[in-house]
Amino acid sequence: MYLMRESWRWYGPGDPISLDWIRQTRVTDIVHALHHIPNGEVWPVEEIRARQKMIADYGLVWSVVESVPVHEHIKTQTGDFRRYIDNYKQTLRNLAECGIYCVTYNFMPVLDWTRTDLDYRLPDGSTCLRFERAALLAFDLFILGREKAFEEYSEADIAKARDYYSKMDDEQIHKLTRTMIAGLPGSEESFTLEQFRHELERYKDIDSEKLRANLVYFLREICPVADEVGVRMVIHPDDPPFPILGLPRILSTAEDFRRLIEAVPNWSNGLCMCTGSFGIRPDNDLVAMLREFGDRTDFVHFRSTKRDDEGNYIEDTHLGGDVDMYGMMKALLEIQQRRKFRIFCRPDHGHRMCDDLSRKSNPGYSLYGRMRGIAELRGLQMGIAKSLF
Ligand code: CS2
Ligand code: MN
Repeated sequence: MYLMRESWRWYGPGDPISLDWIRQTRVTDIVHALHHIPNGEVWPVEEIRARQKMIADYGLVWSVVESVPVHEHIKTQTGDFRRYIDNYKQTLRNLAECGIYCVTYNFMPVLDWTRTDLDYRLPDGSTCLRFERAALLAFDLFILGREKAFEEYSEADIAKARDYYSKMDDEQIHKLTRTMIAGLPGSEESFTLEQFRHELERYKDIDSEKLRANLVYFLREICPVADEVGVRMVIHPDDPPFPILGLPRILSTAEDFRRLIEAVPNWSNGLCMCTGSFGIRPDNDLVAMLREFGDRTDFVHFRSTKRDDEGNYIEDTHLGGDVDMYGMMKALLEIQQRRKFRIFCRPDHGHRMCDDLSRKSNPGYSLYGRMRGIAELRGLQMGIAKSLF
């Protein structure tokens, strides 16, 4: 019987959730990145080794990189993008030399994941991340003031957003702006409103087909190197998996990933199955995706979202919400039994609860919320595995 390997994302020495605590969750593996290296530069072997040692001192193993960030110039194919691609290849070689073979990345323009509320209070007093459509529209139309947005939304939507905006005070406007663009963990960027407008401007001629072509170009460059050194590149889906702020999207559905592997069939072209991101769309059948792409899925983010009929959603408990976590776990375990490569999984975000509420941590990356998640998932995994295999 083969189980997936349980991992935990650690942000480095500044992370308020220390390695000392992480080992008490009884995960075996660490998901990590060298956040101090500027985006686009090579990760030197010595620096990777130093981090590996720091992690090994706690009996843990750094197995997955999340992420080696893809420079904006690569996504837009401007400026120094060729040099950044060469650097990326060298980073992959260096990681493989250190024995790290799973690398997560995303190809989301400008922003990594986007929410409108990082501390939404649930009835039990804990808090979660939330996406509220009217807030996003209010930001887009009236705070950012993106002209084209007025053509993209319906009259009814614009009226709703205007109403939402008219009820906001300065503090709420400031808070929403920060939440939207001030940089979330995982994203390497942080902007002022002016800088952000400038960043969006760089995508004005890039539609999803062009962005997809740039991704395919990038993969055709790096995958031969990744194949050679045995590194699997696992792409993280768009979060949320639909266009926002007029920006193009390329990895929101099964069809998107299908097209990607048709264009770049290399072994190293893999998928990070983030159940919380794909699961936001009711038309995504996550279990079917695993059956189709299981052999390329080396890394799983477990998270569940609960949507309503208005385009809003909250991040629910790991076994609650709209995602069929039992079905996912069962499908993953079936895949794991027949595969040579170990699948790594981690609780993606967690609620803020108990002592989390008085501790500062990266949004989504609380201690108890994630610990509750991994404990529930561990039980589910063990229960299914023991009854089936
Ligand atoms: C993560 C992403 O916190 C999260 O939701 O799943 O930030 C993820 O690290 C990146 O998109 C991967 O490149
Ligand atoms: Mn994720």
